[in-house]
Amino acid sequence: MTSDHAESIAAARTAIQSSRNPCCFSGAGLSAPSGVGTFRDPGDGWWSRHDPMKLASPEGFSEDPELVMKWYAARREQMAQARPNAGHLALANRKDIVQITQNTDDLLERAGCDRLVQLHGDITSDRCHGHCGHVERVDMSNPPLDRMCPACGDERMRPTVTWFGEALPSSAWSLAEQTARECDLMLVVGTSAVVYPAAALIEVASRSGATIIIVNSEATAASPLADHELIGSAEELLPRLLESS
Ligand code: BJW
Repeated sequence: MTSDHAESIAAARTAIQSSRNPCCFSGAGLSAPSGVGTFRDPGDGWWSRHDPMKLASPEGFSEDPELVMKWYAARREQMAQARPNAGHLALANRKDIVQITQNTDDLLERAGCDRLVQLHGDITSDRCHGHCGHVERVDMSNPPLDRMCPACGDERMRPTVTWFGEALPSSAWSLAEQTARECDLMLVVGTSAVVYPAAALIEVASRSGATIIIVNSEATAASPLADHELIGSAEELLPRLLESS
């Protein structure tokens, strides 16, 4: 680690310590050190091996529900093996930080976060793809495959997540937008910041005058908005940024 890096961490720590209303906006890079796959990392990101529109859109699901549910089963089994890492735990220990996440896993919750806003839903349950409203918690170690809704029998069951072309859960979105508008500091962790409207929250916070601190293993679309940018692993950097010395 260079002394520049140590100085950047010290400057970001000072900003966090003087913040009165901090929030965190996270993505797949936060859970990557726990063994949960990211989407856009070259080589091992899901989207470098699969077409996102076939796996994460209503059109893809209608075309091949068996393929989509097999992909979710593989991800769920991966998540069932995962444990919260030092990054999740460092965030969870800071009860003053509202956690806005694009992640659908439950690792922040399992780390002990209670102020959690999940923008893209929750992979630990399935819901009816129709309008009957039936929701079921799934066994992540033995995840279900393609099946019809047991309540209405008319439509298939699908993960309770947000696919491309679908609206984000409205209460989560309203709370996230308000949090971004009112925060004085936003920690942006492990996201490529290319998926909208979620990524717009960084712009909202920046426009409202909040300090933006990015923790990511590479520069991202949000880099131009950063007041402090720390390039490295969330698992290593978050404890150094957040824990009292
Ligand atoms: C590390 C690390 C380590 C690795 N430490 N860092 C404006 C312009 C263009 C397009 C649009 C637009 N507005 C809307 C759109 C369309 C679309 C969109 O954004 N498309 C773009 C991608 C082109 N958006 C939508 O369709 C959204 N819906 C919508 O707009 O609805 C409109 C509507 C309104 C009213 C009625 C109806 C419709 C929905 C988006 C849904 C996204 N869904 C997914 C999959 C489902 C969830 C699931 O199964 O889990 O959500 S896609 C995928 O991307 C997933 C993620 O939550 C999301 C974000 O990805 P994330 O977290 O940033 O991961 P990566 O892999 O991209 O990045 C990881 C980063 O971490 C990398 O930088 C690594 O380097 C880094 N990293 N290890 C630190 N250890």
